[in-house]
Amino acid sequence: MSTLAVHDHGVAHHDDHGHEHHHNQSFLSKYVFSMDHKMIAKQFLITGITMAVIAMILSILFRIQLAYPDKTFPLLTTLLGRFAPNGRISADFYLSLVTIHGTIMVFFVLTAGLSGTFANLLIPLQVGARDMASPFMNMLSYWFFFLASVVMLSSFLVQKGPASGGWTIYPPLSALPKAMPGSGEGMTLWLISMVMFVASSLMGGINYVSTVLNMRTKGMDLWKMPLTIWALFLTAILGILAFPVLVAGVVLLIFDRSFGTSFYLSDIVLNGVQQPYEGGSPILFQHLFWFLGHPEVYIVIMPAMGISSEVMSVNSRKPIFGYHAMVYSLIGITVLSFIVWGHHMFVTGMNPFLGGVFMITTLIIAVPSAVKTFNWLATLWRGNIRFTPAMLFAIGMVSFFISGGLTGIFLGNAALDINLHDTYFVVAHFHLVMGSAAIFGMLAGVYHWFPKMFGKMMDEKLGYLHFWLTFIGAYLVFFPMHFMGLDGVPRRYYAFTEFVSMQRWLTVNTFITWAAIMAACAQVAFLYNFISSIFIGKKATQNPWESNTLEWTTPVEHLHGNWPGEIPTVYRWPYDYSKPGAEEDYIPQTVPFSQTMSSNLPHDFEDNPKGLEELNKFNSTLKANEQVK
Ligand code: HEM
Ligand SMILES: [Cu+2]
Repeated sequence: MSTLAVHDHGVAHHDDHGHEHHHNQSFLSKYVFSMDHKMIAKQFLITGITMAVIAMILSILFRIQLAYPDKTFPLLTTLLGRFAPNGRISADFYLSLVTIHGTIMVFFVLTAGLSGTFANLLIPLQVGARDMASPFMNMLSYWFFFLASVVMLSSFLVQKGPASGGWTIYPPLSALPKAMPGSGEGMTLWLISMVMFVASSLMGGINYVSTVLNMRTKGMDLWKMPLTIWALFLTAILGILAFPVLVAGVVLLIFDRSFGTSFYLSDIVLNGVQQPYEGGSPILFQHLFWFLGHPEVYIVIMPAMGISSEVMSVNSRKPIFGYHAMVYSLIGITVLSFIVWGHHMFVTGMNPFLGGVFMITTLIIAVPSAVKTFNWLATLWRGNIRFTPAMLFAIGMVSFFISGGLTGIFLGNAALDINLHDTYFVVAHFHLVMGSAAIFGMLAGVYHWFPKMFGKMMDEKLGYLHFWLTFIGAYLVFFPMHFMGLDGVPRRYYAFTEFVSMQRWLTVNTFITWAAIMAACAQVAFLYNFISSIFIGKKATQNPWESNTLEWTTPVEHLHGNWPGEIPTVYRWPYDYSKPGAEEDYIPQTVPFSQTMSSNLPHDFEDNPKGLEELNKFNSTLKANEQVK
């Protein structure tokens, strides 16, 4: 239990002299059941990457089916056994693949992998805290996530295979264990896994929120927090408010499946036999699901937005444009995401008036999204740009957010969505705006903070290769899907060759599959770079990107408690890069104004009247002191 003792030191004596690292730790308490947020961040990252690789392999498998619906590949039978009899993936297993691919990507990679990694790494380091508010609960959060992953994957081992109702698990397929192969044990495991997953998210989220609110170092007021922290903080709030609703929906679903209730079922006939269910409604499930589901897409994208803002400011050597607007638009998105969920349900036969309400609120969400986009572009404008791999991925994130976000405006219009719903147009939309944008934000973060996490640098050339192949690959995969969707090609179908009108899309499907294989190969370059750099990478210096934020003031070698002595005091906001008139290219947050007299011009406080006031007060005190001398 040495870690707990270590930690008590760190928090109880906030300002002591950090003799924490003298305690010796066992292998288990250091690497496995660690309560150090930096180690937990690595655990989340490595589990997230592993899950991403698995989900990517699943997608290649089902893309092979779409590209070559009539060919057989004996290798598939060797690999997948009963799920691919006679060299072809079975139709049932195809749906399982799509379901588990989506579930893993959305929840395990882009929610837990992304927030879990960067909230853990950055919140204590960037706000100046020795660890999370509750390191023990933080550790539990990781282990619940790990168990949830194991349970989700174990569904490949059950007789009839994993859940196959889509990542949204709509009833009745999910509520009737006999409905289809994946509705049985596979679905049970999906539901159990999800409950554990939500427990993990809640424990993480509550920690993130309380750490940001209570444990900031001296001088770190809310308006001096880096945008990563704002984004991760608001993401955690979204999760805490939305995930419990999913659990409620899931618990009712378990009741329907196992205890004879019918919350979601009514008038069901199976094999000609009228089932006893009455009074329930599958639409109720959709409401509960999307009340989480829509905030979920912002739970996924907001950390990516925060990371990209940070990386773009550092590598443009410019203050982020419109810091306050960036924060307010994050807050706006947080609030609005709770009142738009019905746009996923325009075709459920909802009252057109209600549809209109959801349509208007949905389109309003485009406003803060646009504010963020313009501010990123303005940050790049006339920047002294350093094209590091992290920077390329951050710019790529903006690119995907724009090209995927624009189609959201089409889909948000009920009249258009009725045609586009459940087509490849929707698949294209969300893979660009959420799949690609969020992954790129996450990769930007990995390249940027790798030196902080592992004390080593990643290889730049491999980084460029990885970026360009993935960037081009993702557009080649998802862009053509818009046209398929406009032509009415539905999502989640096993073989389009059955329909004469869709046969012409076969060549496009083949093309997309090969583009996906190329993009997947690019990830091998990343994995090689990631793993080899941990061992043989160049040693990192303390502040390799010349950044202002607090995490770069800690030693390269990790120590529990983060700072060897006192936690530094913060004096300024995090974006003092190329301050007009300043002598310094960058001024870390810990540098007091008294040390940068010639650079204390008020320019960067233009949009912050309080800051300007503060600065004037400060300057006049300095002047008064001078006169006394
Ligand atoms: C301008 C902003 C956006 C608008 C107006 C918008 C609108 C919509 C609408 C109306 C749908 C439902 C389409 C249908 O199923 O028929 C949809 C689907 C979706 N959107 Fe967006 N969206 C926007 C931004 C985003 C963002 C930023 C993300 C993720 C980060 C996202 C992720 C998704 C996902 C995952 C789905 C598909 C869910 C599914 O059926 O599996 N959207 N969007
Ligand atoms: Cu939505």
